[in-house]
Amino acid sequence: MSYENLLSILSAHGQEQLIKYWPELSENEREQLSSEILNLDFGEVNEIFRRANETSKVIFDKLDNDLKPIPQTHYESVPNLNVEKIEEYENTGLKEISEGRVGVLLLAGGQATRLGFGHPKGMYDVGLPSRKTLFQIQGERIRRIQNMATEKYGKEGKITWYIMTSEHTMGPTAEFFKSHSYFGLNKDDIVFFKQGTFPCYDFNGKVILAKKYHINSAPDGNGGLYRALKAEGVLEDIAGRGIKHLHAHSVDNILIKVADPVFIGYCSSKNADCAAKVVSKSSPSEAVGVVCRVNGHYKVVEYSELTDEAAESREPDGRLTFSAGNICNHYFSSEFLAKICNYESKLKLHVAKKKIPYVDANGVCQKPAESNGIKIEKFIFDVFEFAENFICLEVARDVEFSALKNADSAKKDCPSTAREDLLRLHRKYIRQAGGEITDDVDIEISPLLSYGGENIEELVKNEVFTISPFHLKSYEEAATNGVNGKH
Ligand code: UD2
Repeated sequence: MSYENLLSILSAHGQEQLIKYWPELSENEREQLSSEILNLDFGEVNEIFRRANETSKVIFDKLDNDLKPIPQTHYESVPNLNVEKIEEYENTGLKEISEGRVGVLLLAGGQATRLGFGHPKGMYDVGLPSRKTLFQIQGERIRRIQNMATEKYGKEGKITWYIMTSEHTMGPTAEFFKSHSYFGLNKDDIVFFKQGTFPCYDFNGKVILAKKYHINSAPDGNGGLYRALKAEGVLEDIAGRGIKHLHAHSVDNILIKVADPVFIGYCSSKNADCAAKVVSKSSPSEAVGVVCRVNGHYKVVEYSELTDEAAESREPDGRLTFSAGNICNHYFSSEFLAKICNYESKLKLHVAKKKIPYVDANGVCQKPAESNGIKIEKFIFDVFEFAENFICLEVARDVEFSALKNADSAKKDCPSTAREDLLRLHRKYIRQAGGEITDDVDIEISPLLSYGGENIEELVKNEVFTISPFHLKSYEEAATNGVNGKH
């Protein structure tokens, strides 16, 4: 396309800065830039900026009066349920798995900037005795739960693993899975798809160039899921496989119970269309969003939007009124997903001020020291308000949630806390199964052996564990990679 034609498209929308360096570009560079420009609808690009700014103004008005906690009728807490109830939910979930009606939606399109890891976060190894990565741990949990479903119901349990990647994470993620033989899973039951992007803008809505011939863009947030499910044909795949329940979660929770049958069973028994797992907030000031109701609609309200009064408000029994901490762990019925994907364009747009690399007046790429623009994101939980039967399941933090967000220097939500949280939980499982272990012994139980502490009694009862670090392997791993404890 000629310079004149591009200029006419861009100047109609005030974005002509994008071809500022045209005279200096090579033929190939011109081709790249013009194809990037033609791929964008600049009317929409400007509209996105306008809408995002409008929403951010509304969001920063603190909410209070219309805020209500989740009603008890829509809330259950695993730590407060009796064993029979948990088993009932678990059996329902395992049954659904054995019928092939369960899928997992893994959100793995983030850029892991806070962690400072140059690869997709799922490839991170937090230094467990086995040196397994987050992807491997999750893949092996899927294998184990499939086996449990098969053992229980005699039908081959099958879970389809949908992995949302982005422009940056697609190639390396798919390559990593391939080079690790899909962690022993059936390749056909793993579906990679790519989320979309939004351009990055300066504060005046001008799209920023990352290079003289390349537009700066970023993934459209984990709420980009809905657009991607439709655009990438995943909804059809879900329907074609007869999947009814989807468990969606972030890639960075090392304790994630992937395809958790208790959660699936709970949601299925209650006929929920959408649900969230939550953990009880540790203190009023903990920086997590809370799941609650605003004007009768279910929402996640970010901690920055809560007034101190609401954050500190307590029930007569002393519990925080707004205690349902969001952990990016959700359930969707396939029907709800199919419906919501049709009006995903109405989802709220969230704005984050960022330091965005740009091309300076001399044509040199610069990394700014201060925020110079915005990135726009959609959030996965912004569909809660469209649910007709939304429910919540509270789970124990020490059993189900430890997120890897930062580098170790942050001392919080970092590789060492993730590793310690997993090892602490596995010590607890050993003790529950009758083994003896002191707190200074690091033991890791392979997900292929045990999903949530089951199936280890035969190996650990009356045993005293003193070797540290120790990897308690599945029979299959021990047969192929050497005896338990050795790597
Ligand atoms: C998420 C939740 C927050 C809280 C917290 C707990 C959202 C929007 N916020 O915050 O409420 O529950 O987790 O740990 O859910 N991702 C993509 N594509 C993107 C951006 C993110 O796939 O464009 C994935 C990312 O790879 C990760 C997950 O979404 O697996 C969560 O993203 P995050 O780490 O950016 O979200 P965070 O920690 O700010």
